[in-house]
Amino acid sequence: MEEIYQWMNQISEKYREVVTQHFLGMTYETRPLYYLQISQPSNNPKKIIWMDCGIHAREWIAPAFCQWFVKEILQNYKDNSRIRGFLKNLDFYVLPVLNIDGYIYTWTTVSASVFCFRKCAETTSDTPGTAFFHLPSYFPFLLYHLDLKKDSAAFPDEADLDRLWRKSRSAHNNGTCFGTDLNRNFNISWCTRAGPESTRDTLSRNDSTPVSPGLRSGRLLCGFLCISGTGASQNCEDITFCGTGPASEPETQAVSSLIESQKENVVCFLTIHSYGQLILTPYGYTTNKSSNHEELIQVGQKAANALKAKHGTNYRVGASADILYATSGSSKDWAHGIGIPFSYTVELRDNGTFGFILPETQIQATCEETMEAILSTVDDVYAK
Ligand code: ING
Ligand code: ZN
Repeated sequence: MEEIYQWMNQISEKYREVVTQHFLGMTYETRPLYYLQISQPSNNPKKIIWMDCGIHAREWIAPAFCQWFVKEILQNYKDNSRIRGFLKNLDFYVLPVLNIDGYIYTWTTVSASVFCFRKCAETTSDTPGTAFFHLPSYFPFLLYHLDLKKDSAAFPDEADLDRLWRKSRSAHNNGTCFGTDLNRNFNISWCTRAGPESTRDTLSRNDSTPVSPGLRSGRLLCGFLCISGTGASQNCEDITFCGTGPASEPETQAVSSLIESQKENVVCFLTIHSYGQLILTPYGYTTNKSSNHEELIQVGQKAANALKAKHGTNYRVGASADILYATSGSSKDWAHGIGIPFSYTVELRDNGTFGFILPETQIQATCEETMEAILSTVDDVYAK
Protein backbone atom coordinates (compact mmCIF):
# COMPACT_ATOMS: atom_id res chain seq x y z
CA MET A 1 0.00 0.00 0.00
CA GLU A 2 2.91 2.32 0.74
CA GLU A 3 4.07 1.82 -2.85
CA ILE A 4 0.60 2.51 -4.18
CA TYR A 5 0.42 5.77 -2.21
CA GLN A 6 3.83 6.77 -3.60
CA TRP A 7 2.83 5.83 -7.10
CA MET A 8 -0.30 7.97 -6.87
CA ASN A 9 1.83 10.93 -5.81
CA GLN A 10 4.37 10.34 -8.55
CA ILE A 11 1.92 10.09 -11.40
CA SER A 12 -0.05 13.10 -10.28
CA GLU A 13 3.21 15.06 -10.41
CA LYS A 14 4.46 13.60 -13.64
CA TYR A 15 1.16 13.77 -15.51
CA ARG A 16 -0.18 16.96 -13.98
CA GLU A 17 -2.09 17.91 -17.07
CA VAL A 18 -4.19 14.76 -17.05
CA VAL A 19 -4.38 13.22 -13.59
CA THR A 20 -5.41 14.70 -10.27
CA GLN A 21 -5.43 12.98 -6.93
CA HIS A 22 -8.50 13.69 -4.81
CA PHE A 23 -9.13 12.89 -1.18
CA LEU A 24 -12.46 11.22 -0.55
CA GLY A 25 -12.33 10.23 3.08
CA MET A 26 -10.55 8.26 5.76
CA THR A 27 -10.62 4.54 6.38
CA TYR A 28 -11.63 3.11 9.74
CA GLU A 29 -7.97 2.95 10.75
CA THR A 30 -7.60 6.57 9.59
CA ARG A 31 -5.73 6.11 6.36
CA PRO A 32 -6.55 8.54 3.56
CA LEU A 33 -8.55 7.32 0.59
CA TYR A 34 -7.74 8.94 -2.74
CA TYR A 35 -9.18 8.50 -6.16
CA LEU A 36 -7.45 9.53 -9.36
CA GLN A 37 -9.33 11.72 -11.77
CA ILE A 38 -8.12 11.34 -15.33
CA SER A 39 -9.36 14.27 -17.28
CA GLN A 40 -8.62 16.45 -20.30
CA PRO A 41 -9.96 19.92 -21.02
CA SER A 42 -12.90 19.70 -23.38
CA ASN A 43 -15.80 21.76 -24.58
CA ASN A 44 -18.18 18.84 -24.36
CA PRO A 45 -20.11 18.25 -21.16
CA LYS A 46 -18.38 15.29 -19.61
CA LYS A 47 -19.58 12.03 -18.17
CA ILE A 48 -17.78 10.04 -15.50
CA ILE A 49 -16.70 6.43 -15.51
CA TRP A 50 -16.15 5.22 -11.96
CA MET A 51 -13.92 2.27 -11.20
CA ASP A 52 -12.95 0.97 -7.77
CA CYS A 53 -10.71 -1.95 -6.96
CA GLY A 54 -9.91 -3.77 -3.76
CA ILE A 55 -13.19 -3.50 -1.86
CA HIS A 56 -12.26 -6.98 -0.64
CA ALA A 57 -8.90 -7.34 1.02
CA ARG A 58 -7.73 -10.67 -0.37
CA GLU A 59 -8.57 -9.97 -4.01
CA TRP A 60 -5.11 -8.66 -4.78
CA ILE A 61 -5.36 -8.80 -8.55
CA ALA A 62 -8.03 -6.09 -8.42
CA PRO A 63 -5.83 -3.21 -7.17
CA ALA A 64 -3.18 -4.39 -9.60
CA PHE A 65 -5.67 -3.94 -12.40
CA CYS A 66 -6.69 -0.43 -11.34
CA GLN A 67 -3.05 0.58 -11.44
CA TRP A 68 -2.53 -1.07 -14.81
CA PHE A 69 -5.58 0.72 -16.17
CA VAL A 70 -4.31 4.13 -15.07
CA LYS A 71 -0.84 3.40 -16.42
CA GLU A 72 -2.24 2.38 -19.80
CA ILE A 73 -4.36 5.50 -20.10
CA LEU A 74 -1.47 7.75 -19.12
CA GLN A 75 0.94 6.11 -21.53
CA ASN A 76 -1.45 6.23 -24.44
CA TYR A 77 -3.77 9.18 -24.11
CA LYS A 78 -1.73 11.37 -26.46
CA ASP A 79 -1.23 8.96 -29.33
CA ASN A 80 -4.13 6.57 -29.11
CA SER A 81 -7.17 8.03 -30.83
CA ARG A 82 -9.58 5.72 -29.05
CA ILE A 83 -8.45 6.94 -25.64
CA ARG A 84 -8.27 10.54 -26.84
CA GLY A 85 -11.86 10.18 -27.96
CA PHE A 86 -12.88 8.91 -24.55
CA LEU A 87 -11.24 11.80 -22.77
CA LYS A 88 -13.04 14.33 -24.91
CA ASN A 89 -16.29 13.03 -23.53
CA LEU A 90 -15.57 11.69 -20.11
CA ASP A 91 -13.40 11.58 -17.02
CA PHE A 92 -12.21 8.40 -15.38
CA TYR A 93 -12.40 8.28 -11.60
CA VAL A 94 -10.26 5.43 -10.32
CA LEU A 95 -10.01 4.31 -6.71
CA PRO A 96 -7.14 1.80 -6.67
CA VAL A 97 -7.75 0.33 -3.22
CA LEU A 98 -11.07 0.86 -1.49
CA ASN A 99 -10.52 -1.40 1.52
CA ILE A 100 -7.05 -0.14 2.40
CA ASP A 101 -7.09 -1.38 5.99
CA GLY A 102 -8.05 -4.88 4.96
CA TYR A 103 -5.59 -4.89 2.09
CA ILE A 104 -2.69 -3.96 4.34
CA TYR A 105 -3.85 -6.54 6.82
CA THR A 106 -3.63 -9.33 4.24
CA TRP A 107 -0.14 -8.22 3.30
CA THR A 108 1.23 -7.89 6.78
CA THR A 109 -0.44 -10.55 8.84
CA VAL A 110 1.76 -13.49 8.04
CA SER A 111 -0.15 -16.65 8.08
CA ALA A 112 -2.60 -18.63 6.13
CA SER A 113 -6.09 -19.80 5.67
CA VAL A 114 -6.36 -21.81 8.81
CA PHE A 115 -9.67 -20.22 9.56
CA CYS A 116 -11.02 -21.47 6.29
CA PHE A 117 -9.54 -24.85 6.84
CA ARG A 118 -11.14 -25.12 10.16
CA LYS A 119 -14.52 -24.00 8.97
CA CYS A 120 -14.24 -26.34 6.09
CA ALA A 121 -13.22 -29.16 8.34
CA GLU A 122 -16.19 -28.46 10.56
CA THR A 123 -18.56 -28.75 7.68
CA THR A 124 -16.98 -31.93 6.44
CA SER A 125 -17.67 -35.50 7.13
CA ASP A 126 -15.12 -38.22 6.65
CA THR A 127 -16.48 -38.98 3.25
CA PRO A 128 -13.95 -38.08 0.61
CA GLY A 129 -15.04 -35.26 -1.60
CA THR A 130 -17.62 -33.70 0.65
CA ALA A 131 -15.57 -30.58 1.08
CA PHE A 132 -13.15 -28.93 -1.21
CA PHE A 133 -10.12 -27.02 -0.13
CA HIS A 134 -7.91 -26.02 -2.85
CA LEU A 135 -4.64 -24.47 -2.17
CA PRO A 136 -1.65 -23.39 -4.13
CA SER A 137 1.12 -25.86 -3.50
CA TYR A 138 3.74 -23.14 -3.58
CA PHE A 139 2.25 -21.72 -0.43
CA PRO A 140 4.22 -23.84 2.00
CA PHE A 141 2.72 -22.44 5.11
CA LEU A 142 -0.70 -23.46 3.98
CA LEU A 143 0.44 -27.02 3.73
CA TYR A 144 2.12 -26.67 7.05
CA HIS A 145 -1.14 -25.64 8.62
CA LEU A 146 -2.92 -28.45 6.88
CA ASP A 147 -0.48 -30.83 8.51
CA LEU A 148 -1.07 -29.18 11.82
CA LYS A 149 -4.76 -29.70 11.41
CA LYS A 150 -4.36 -33.39 10.79
CA ASP A 151 -3.57 -34.41 14.29
CA SER A 152 -3.82 -31.66 16.80
CA ALA A 153 -5.96 -29.18 18.54
CA ALA A 154 -3.03 -26.83 18.21
CA PHE A 155 -4.75 -24.55 15.88
CA PRO A 156 -3.50 -21.00 15.66
CA ASP A 157 -5.88 -18.27 16.62
CA GLU A 158 -8.10 -16.97 13.88
CA ALA A 159 -6.69 -13.53 14.33
CA ASP A 160 -3.25 -14.71 13.23
CA LEU A 161 -4.21 -15.94 9.83
CA ASP A 162 -5.49 -13.91 7.15
CA ARG A 163 -4.00 -13.69 3.74
CA LEU A 164 -7.60 -14.59 2.95
CA TRP A 165 -9.19 -11.81 4.95
CA ARG A 166 -12.05 -10.24 3.02
CA LYS A 167 -13.65 -7.52 5.13
CA SER A 168 -12.64 -4.11 6.43
CA ARG A 169 -11.05 -3.86 9.88
CA SER A 170 -13.66 -2.05 11.95
CA ALA A 171 -14.14 -3.31 15.50
CA HIS A 172 -17.46 -4.67 16.70
CA ASN A 173 -18.91 -6.09 19.89
CA ASN A 174 -16.47 -4.25 22.16
CA GLY A 175 -13.54 -5.20 20.03
CA THR A 176 -14.28 -8.90 20.04
CA CYS A 177 -14.75 -9.25 16.31
CA PHE A 178 -13.58 -7.36 13.29
CA GLY A 179 -14.53 -6.27 9.88
CA THR A 180 -17.55 -5.43 7.78
CA ASP A 181 -18.04 -6.78 4.30
CA LEU A 182 -18.03 -3.44 2.51
CA ASN A 183 -19.85 -5.02 -0.39
CA ARG A 184 -22.80 -5.76 1.88
CA ASN A 185 -22.80 -2.36 3.53
CA PHE A 186 -24.30 -0.16 0.82
CA ASN A 187 -27.71 1.36 1.23
CA ILE A 188 -29.73 -0.91 -0.99
CA SER A 189 -31.95 -3.54 0.52
CA TRP A 190 -29.42 -3.52 3.33
CA CYS A 191 -28.94 -6.85 5.07
CA THR A 192 -32.25 -8.21 3.88
CA ARG A 193 -30.98 -11.11 1.85
CA ALA A 194 -29.87 -13.60 4.39
CA GLY A 195 -28.84 -16.35 2.07
CA PRO A 196 -29.39 -19.94 3.08
CA GLU A 197 -26.00 -20.09 4.71
CA SER A 198 -25.69 -16.59 5.92
CA THR A 199 -24.16 -17.54 9.22
CA ARG A 200 -21.13 -19.28 7.88
CA ASP A 201 -18.79 -19.23 4.94
CA THR A 202 -19.94 -21.12 1.94
CA LEU A 203 -17.16 -23.58 1.89
CA SER A 204 -18.17 -27.01 1.02
CA ARG A 205 -19.12 -27.44 -2.56
CA ASN A 206 -19.89 -30.92 -3.53
CA ASP A 207 -18.91 -30.43 -7.11
CA SER A 208 -16.05 -31.05 -9.40
CA THR A 209 -14.26 -27.74 -9.25
CA PRO A 210 -10.87 -28.27 -10.85
CA VAL A 211 -8.18 -28.61 -8.27
CA SER A 212 -4.55 -27.78 -8.71
CA PRO A 213 -2.16 -30.70 -8.39
CA GLY A 214 -0.54 -31.47 -5.11
CA LEU A 215 -3.44 -30.35 -3.06
CA ARG A 216 -5.23 -33.54 -2.44
CA SER A 217 -3.77 -33.73 0.95
CA GLY A 218 -5.34 -36.54 2.83
CA ARG A 219 -9.07 -36.78 2.58
CA LEU A 220 -9.70 -33.08 2.74
CA LEU A 221 -9.91 -31.63 -0.66
CA CYS A 222 -10.72 -28.00 -0.55
CA GLY A 223 -11.83 -25.86 -3.41
CA PHE A 224 -13.57 -22.55 -3.49
CA LEU A 225 -11.70 -21.37 -0.52
CA CYS A 226 -14.18 -19.12 1.16
CA ILE A 227 -15.06 -17.46 -2.11
CA SER A 228 -17.78 -15.67 -0.32
CA GLY A 229 -20.98 -16.21 1.53
CA THR A 230 -24.38 -15.79 0.12
CA GLY A 231 -26.72 -13.05 1.21
CA ALA A 232 -25.44 -10.99 4.07
CA SER A 233 -25.02 -11.64 7.75
CA GLN A 234 -25.86 -9.77 10.94
CA ASN A 235 -23.14 -11.64 12.78
CA CYS A 236 -19.88 -9.76 12.88
CA GLU A 237 -17.89 -12.97 12.86
CA ASP A 238 -19.12 -13.84 9.42
CA ILE A 239 -17.35 -12.92 6.24
CA THR A 240 -20.46 -11.27 4.82
CA PHE A 241 -21.22 -9.19 7.93
CA CYS A 242 -23.30 -6.27 6.64
CA GLY A 243 -22.21 -3.76 9.31
CA THR A 244 -24.33 -1.98 11.88
CA GLY A 245 -26.43 0.01 9.43
CA PRO A 246 -26.58 1.09 5.79
CA ALA A 247 -23.24 2.72 4.93
CA SER A 248 -22.13 2.40 8.55
CA GLU A 249 -18.50 2.08 7.47
CA PRO A 250 -16.39 5.12 6.61
CA GLU A 251 -15.15 3.52 3.37
CA THR A 252 -18.73 2.90 2.18
CA GLN A 253 -19.70 6.38 3.28
CA ALA A 254 -16.83 7.97 1.36
CA VAL A 255 -17.67 6.23 -1.91
CA SER A 256 -21.43 6.70 -1.49
CA SER A 257 -21.26 10.43 -0.91
CA LEU A 258 -18.88 11.06 -3.79
CA ILE A 259 -20.97 9.04 -6.24
CA GLU A 260 -24.20 10.50 -4.90
CA SER A 261 -22.91 14.03 -5.42
CA GLN A 262 -21.92 13.23 -9.02
CA LYS A 263 -24.65 10.82 -9.96
CA GLU A 264 -26.06 12.93 -12.77
CA ASN A 265 -22.74 12.56 -14.54
CA VAL A 266 -21.68 9.03 -13.69
CA VAL A 267 -22.66 6.92 -16.66
CA CYS A 268 -20.85 3.75 -15.62
CA PHE A 269 -19.95 2.23 -12.26
CA LEU A 270 -17.35 -0.53 -12.32
CA THR A 271 -16.21 -2.44 -9.28
CA ILE A 272 -13.41 -4.93 -9.69
CA HIS A 273 -13.15 -8.18 -7.70
CA SER A 274 -11.70 -11.63 -7.99
CA TYR A 275 -12.22 -14.43 -8.60
CA GLY A 276 -14.50 -16.32 -10.97
CA GLN A 277 -14.17 -14.77 -14.45
CA LEU A 278 -17.57 -13.15 -14.43
CA ILE A 279 -19.17 -9.92 -15.54
CA LEU A 280 -22.07 -9.35 -13.19
CA THR A 281 -25.00 -7.01 -13.72
CA PRO A 282 -27.69 -5.84 -11.29
CA TYR A 283 -29.26 -7.19 -9.31
CA GLY A 284 -28.01 -9.36 -6.51
CA TYR A 285 -30.75 -8.48 -4.04
CA THR A 286 -33.57 -9.61 -6.25
CA THR A 287 -33.99 -11.88 -9.24
CA ASN A 288 -36.16 -9.20 -10.86
CA LYS A 289 -34.56 -7.84 -13.98
CA SER A 290 -33.24 -4.31 -13.96
CA SER A 291 -34.84 -1.74 -16.25
CA ASN A 292 -32.09 -1.93 -18.86
CA HIS A 293 -31.17 -5.57 -18.30
CA GLU A 294 -30.91 -6.52 -21.97
CA GLU A 295 -28.64 -3.63 -22.76
CA LEU A 296 -26.43 -4.37 -19.74
CA ILE A 297 -26.05 -7.96 -20.85
CA GLN A 298 -25.32 -6.96 -24.41
CA VAL A 299 -22.58 -4.51 -23.42
CA GLY A 300 -21.21 -7.03 -20.92
CA GLN A 301 -21.16 -9.84 -23.45
CA LYS A 302 -19.31 -7.68 -25.92
CA ALA A 303 -16.78 -6.87 -23.23
CA ALA A 304 -16.36 -10.58 -22.48
CA ASN A 305 -15.76 -11.23 -26.17
CA ALA A 306 -13.11 -8.51 -26.34
CA LEU A 307 -11.48 -9.97 -23.25
CA LYS A 308 -11.44 -13.45 -24.70
CA ALA A 309 -9.90 -12.24 -27.94
CA LYS A 310 -6.77 -11.20 -26.05
CA HIS A 311 -5.65 -14.43 -24.36
CA GLY A 312 -8.56 -16.82 -24.79
CA THR A 313 -9.94 -16.48 -21.27
CA ASN A 314 -13.60 -17.35 -20.88
CA TYR A 315 -15.97 -15.15 -18.92
CA ARG A 316 -19.63 -15.55 -18.14
CA VAL A 317 -22.04 -12.63 -18.14
CA GLY A 318 -25.25 -12.32 -16.16
CA ALA A 319 -27.17 -10.81 -13.28
CA SER A 320 -25.42 -11.73 -10.05
CA ALA A 321 -28.55 -13.22 -8.46
CA ASP A 322 -28.91 -15.48 -11.49
CA ILE A 323 -25.40 -16.67 -12.13
CA LEU A 324 -23.77 -16.29 -8.70
CA TYR A 325 -25.85 -15.89 -5.57
CA ALA A 326 -28.20 -13.58 -3.71
CA THR A 327 -26.65 -10.60 -1.97
CA SER A 328 -27.88 -7.40 -0.43
CA GLY A 329 -26.14 -4.09 0.01
CA SER A 330 -23.63 -4.44 -2.82
CA SER A 331 -22.16 -1.34 -4.41
CA LYS A 332 -23.12 -2.39 -7.92
CA ASP A 333 -26.80 -2.74 -6.99
CA TRP A 334 -26.69 0.50 -5.06
CA ALA A 335 -25.17 2.42 -7.95
CA HIS A 336 -27.76 1.15 -10.38
CA GLY A 337 -30.45 1.84 -7.81
CA ILE A 338 -29.55 5.52 -7.58
CA GLY A 339 -29.82 5.83 -11.33
CA ILE A 340 -26.44 5.01 -12.81
CA PRO A 341 -27.39 3.17 -15.97
CA PHE A 342 -24.36 0.93 -16.41
CA SER A 343 -23.20 -0.86 -13.31
CA TYR A 344 -20.99 -3.93 -13.30
CA THR A 345 -19.03 -6.12 -10.95
CA VAL A 346 -16.12 -7.79 -12.70
CA GLU A 347 -14.67 -10.94 -11.17
CA LEU A 348 -11.17 -11.34 -12.57
CA ARG A 349 -9.13 -14.55 -12.89
CA ASP A 350 -9.03 -17.26 -12.11
CA ASN A 351 -11.68 -19.93 -12.13
CA GLY A 352 -10.70 -21.62 -8.90
CA THR A 353 -7.37 -23.25 -9.63
CA PHE A 354 -5.52 -20.72 -7.53
CA GLY A 355 -8.45 -18.59 -6.48
CA PHE A 356 -7.44 -15.51 -4.55
CA ILE A 357 -3.78 -16.50 -4.58
CA LEU A 358 -3.38 -15.82 -8.28
CA PRO A 359 0.22 -16.55 -9.29
CA GLU A 360 2.36 -13.57 -10.12
CA THR A 361 2.94 -14.98 -13.60
CA GLN A 362 -0.73 -14.30 -14.41
CA ILE A 363 -0.88 -10.68 -13.33
CA GLN A 364 0.10 -9.11 -16.61
CA ALA A 365 -2.08 -11.24 -18.85
CA THR A 366 -5.03 -10.70 -16.52
CA CYS A 367 -4.52 -6.95 -16.71
CA GLU A 368 -4.11 -6.97 -20.47
CA GLU A 369 -7.30 -8.89 -21.14
CA THR A 370 -9.31 -6.95 -18.56
CA MET A 371 -8.17 -3.73 -20.20
CA GLU A 372 -9.83 -4.91 -23.41
CA ALA A 373 -13.06 -5.60 -21.57
CA ILE A 374 -13.13 -2.18 -19.94
CA LEU A 375 -12.26 -0.34 -23.15
CA SER A 376 -15.06 -2.17 -24.91
CA THR A 377 -17.47 -1.19 -22.14
CA VAL A 378 -16.40 2.42 -22.34
CA ASP A 379 -16.92 2.39 -26.12
CA ASP A 380 -20.49 1.31 -25.56
CA VAL A 381 -21.49 3.60 -22.73
CA TYR A 382 -19.91 6.96 -23.25
CA ALA A 383 -22.10 8.07 -26.08
CA LYS A 384 -25.23 7.51 -24.00
N1 ING B 1 -17.82 -11.61 -5.15
C1 ING B 1 -18.85 -10.62 -5.04
C2 ING B 1 -19.39 -10.56 -3.63
O1 ING B 1 -19.44 -9.46 -3.11
C3 ING B 1 -21.03 -9.97 -6.08
C4 ING B 1 -19.90 -10.93 -6.02
C5 ING B 1 -20.82 -8.64 -6.25
C6 ING B 1 -22.30 -10.43 -5.96
C7 ING B 1 -21.87 -7.76 -6.30
C8 ING B 1 -23.37 -9.56 -6.01
C9 ING B 1 -23.16 -8.23 -6.17
O2 ING B 1 -19.75 -11.58 -3.04
C10 ING B 1 -16.65 -11.56 -4.47
N2 ING B 1 -15.68 -12.40 -4.88
O3 ING B 1 -16.48 -10.81 -3.58
ZN1 ZN C 1 -14.90 -9.47 -3.85
